[in-house]
Amino acid sequence: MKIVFATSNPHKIKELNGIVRDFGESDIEFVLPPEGFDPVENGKTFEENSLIKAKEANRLTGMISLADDSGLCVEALNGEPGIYSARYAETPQARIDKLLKNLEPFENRRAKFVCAMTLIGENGEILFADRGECHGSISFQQAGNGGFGYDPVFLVGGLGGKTMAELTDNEKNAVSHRGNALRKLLEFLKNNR
Ligand code: ITT
Repeated sequence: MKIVFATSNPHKIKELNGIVRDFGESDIEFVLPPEGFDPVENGKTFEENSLIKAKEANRLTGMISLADDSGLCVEALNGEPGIYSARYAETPQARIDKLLKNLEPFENRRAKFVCAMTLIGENGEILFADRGECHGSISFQQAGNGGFGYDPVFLVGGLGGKTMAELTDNEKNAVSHRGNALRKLLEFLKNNR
């Protein structure tokens, strides 16, 4: 089954393919949206933005479309950067620096990654919508070179003080918000063929 993955983020595509492979699913092929794919992410929630992206990819291709809207929610910052995670500052490093600075006054460093996934059918109907989460906390210093985004400062709960960026690709996929959301979708597809 060919599915358009409504993203411009190559890291997400790489992770998705790894998660599908680990799940033992060989029948799904993700393809990129065509040139001109530039959805206006003006939703108020991860779910709304995920739907906007999937609908835009479907509008352009007429194909089954999947979207992931994701981000980091920090408890002491009232859930920020949340849906604005990609726009929190200019560059990935500037976003991490801003996050660590804003968290300085707080003792509570609890945080979670969220991923809302939406699958749209050929005729634009919602086939599946659910979210995955990954709970942990924000470190004081960054560590590791894997993953992307906020991974170097996200300590994964229960994994002995490793940041997400210190995990192997497989280890990240096994616990990540994206892995948890996509495995729910893959189960759904398995049961609804
Ligand atoms: P698309 O909208 O094109 O899919 P994007 O990167 O802009 O790409 P989002 O709007 O969903 O995607 O924003 C997600 C941001 O949240 C991303 O740029 C990172 O800053 C952060 N993020 C999401 N998942 C992450 C992960 O697994 N590890 C680290 N940071 C992550």
